[in-house]
Amino acid sequence: MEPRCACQMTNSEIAAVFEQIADLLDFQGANPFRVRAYRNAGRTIRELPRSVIDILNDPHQSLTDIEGIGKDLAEKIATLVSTGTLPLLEELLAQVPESVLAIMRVPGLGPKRAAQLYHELKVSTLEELRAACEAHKVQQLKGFGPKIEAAILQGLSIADLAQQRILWAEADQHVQEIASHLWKSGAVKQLEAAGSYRRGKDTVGDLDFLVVSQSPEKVMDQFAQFSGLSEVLARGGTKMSVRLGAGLQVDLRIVPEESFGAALQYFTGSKEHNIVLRNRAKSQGLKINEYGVFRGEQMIAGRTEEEVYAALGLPCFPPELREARREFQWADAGQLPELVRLEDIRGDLHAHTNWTDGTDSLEDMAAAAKQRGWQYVAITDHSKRVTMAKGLDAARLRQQWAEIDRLAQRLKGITVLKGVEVDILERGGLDLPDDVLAEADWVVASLHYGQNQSKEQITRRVIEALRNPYVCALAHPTGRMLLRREPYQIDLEAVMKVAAAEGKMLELNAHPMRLDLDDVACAAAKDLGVKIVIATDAHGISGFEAMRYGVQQARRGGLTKDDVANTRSWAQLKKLLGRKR
Ligand code: DGT
Ligand code: CA
Ligand code: CA
Ligand code: ZN
Repeated sequence: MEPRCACQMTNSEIAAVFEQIADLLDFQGANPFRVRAYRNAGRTIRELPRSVIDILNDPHQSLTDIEGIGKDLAEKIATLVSTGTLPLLEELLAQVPESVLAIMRVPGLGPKRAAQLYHELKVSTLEELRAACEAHKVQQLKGFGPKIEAAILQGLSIADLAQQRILWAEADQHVQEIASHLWKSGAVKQLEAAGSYRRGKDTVGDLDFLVVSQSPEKVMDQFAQFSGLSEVLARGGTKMSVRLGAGLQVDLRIVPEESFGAALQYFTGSKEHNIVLRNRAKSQGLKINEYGVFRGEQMIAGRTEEEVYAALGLPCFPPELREARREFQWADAGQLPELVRLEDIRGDLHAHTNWTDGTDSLEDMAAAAKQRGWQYVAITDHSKRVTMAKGLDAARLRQQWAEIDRLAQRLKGITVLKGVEVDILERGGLDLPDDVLAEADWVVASLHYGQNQSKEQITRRVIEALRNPYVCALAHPTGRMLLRREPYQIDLEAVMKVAAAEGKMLELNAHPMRLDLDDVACAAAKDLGVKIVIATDAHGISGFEAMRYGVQQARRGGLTKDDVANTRSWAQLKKLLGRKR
C-alpha cells in the first residue's frame, strides 16, 4: 500500500485500513474476537457523521468522546493519520500478498476459502484464481465441488466489473472534490463533468471533465496537485489523463469557449446517442463534432448545448435520456416527457429505525424526514424472519405503532406512517398475518431469503405477495447489488402485469448500491401503467440523502412526476392505492 499524506485521509480511507487488517487477520485464522474488533472499528469510522480529521483538529473534541472509540482505537487512528499506515498492517502485508484481499471479496469466497486456495493451489491473484477455475482444479479442493467453482467464476466476472467501474454516488464524491480543487486554481472560467456521470448512469467507468480557461497550463498544474491523484497518465496542450489512488481514471480537456456546448454534448454521449445525432446532421447537410455544428466551413453553433441541439432542430435532451432509446422518437413527436425532479418528492416510504437494523431512533428519523421538507415518512422496519436484523413480530410491531401514535402528538409538520417491510417467506406467504398487516398504513413486501430459487418459484412468491390485499408495494424488486450481486431470477413482466391489475406499486429503491428497479425496468413499468415509489430504504438519517440517486434513475427511465407515486400528498397517494384498502 502506498502511504498517503496522512493529513488528507478521509474517513472511508481510514476505515478501509481497519477493514483490511480485519480481512488479513481473518485470512490468517487469527482469533475471531480480534478480527471482529478491527472490523467494528472500520464500521464505526465509516459511519461517523464528522470527519476524523476535523475532530482531531478541534481543540474542544477528542476521538474518545465518540461512542465506540476507546483509548486504544483513538491511538491507532492518531498513528494512522500521522504516518499514513499502521505497523500491524505493514506486518501483515509482509506475510501475505495484498492481492489476496481481492480474492476474499469475490462473491462466493471469503477469508477461509481464500486461505485454502492460497495454501493448497498457491492462488494469490484474481488471474490465478480464474485460471485455476478454468483448469477445474478448484472443484477438487475439499469443501468446494463443481457448483462452487462455477459460482466463483460468475463471481469473478462481477469482481472484474467492480475493478473497472464505480457506483455513481462514489463518482459524485470524486467529481465534487476535483471540481472544487480545479476552481481554486483561479484559472477556470467554465467547468462541467460530462460522460456517463452526467447521464446519471448507475455505475461509472471513468470521469470526463471539460474546462474553459485562458491559462490551460495553470489548470493542468493544479490538476496534478490533486491530493487523491496517484499517477499522471498523459499530459498534452489541451488534454490530461490521471489515475486516482483508488484506480479511477479522470480525463480533463481544455476546450475553446465557443466550442464548450459542442464539447459538452459530445463528451456527455452516450456514444450511441451521438451516432444518431451525427446521422441526423448528415441528412440535413450539416456536420457535427466536438467543436461545433458546421454548414460547409461555417460554424453555426457550439457555444451552448441548447444552441447545438437547436441547430439540428432538436430540444436539449436532459442528459439522463441520452441513450438512443426513445428520446429521438419523443422529440420528433414533440412529446419529450417532463422528467420528475427531487423537489417533486413529498415523502419517503421505506425507512428503518433502531427497532431493527437502523442506527437512529424513530423520533430522529421522523425529524430528519421533516427537515428535508417531506410531508410524510413511512417507518418500515423488518419483520421477524429477518433474524439478523432483529426483525419485529406482531407484538413488537404493535408496540412500535403505539410509539408512533405518541410521537405524532409531539411532532408537528410531518405524518409518520405506520409501516412494515414484511418478508416474503421461502415457501411462499408473508411473515406476518393479515390482521396485523391490515392495521398498517403502508406495507412493502421484500424477498430476502430463498434468492437462489428458480425463476418460476420466485415469480410465484412475489406475485402471491402482491395479491395480498394489504401489500402496497414490492421493495427492491430484483434484489441486485451493483458490482456485487446479480439480480435473482424473476419474470418482471409477469410481476408488473399483476401489479397493474391489482393497483400495486413497485419500488425504485434509491440506495446507491441497489437502484433497483433499473432505468429500463422503470420505463417498462410505466408502459404497463404501474406507478413507481422512489424510496430510500434509509437505515439512519443520512440514508435519506439517497432520494436524489433514486430520482436520477427514475429520470433515466423517462418517468414524470405523475409516474412516481410519492410526488403526491399522502391523501392522494392513499386514493391511488385503490379500492382494496
Ligand atoms: P463510462 O466512462 O464507461 O462510464 O461511459 P462514458 O459514456 O462516459 O464513455 P467514455 O468515457 O468512453 O466517453 C465519454 C463520451 O465521449 C461518450 O459518452 C461519448 C463520447 N465518445 C467517446 N468515444 C466515442 C466514439 O467513438 N464515438 C462517438 N460518437 N462518441 C464517443
Ligand atoms: Ca466516462
Ligand atoms: Ca473517458
Ligand atoms: Zn428495507
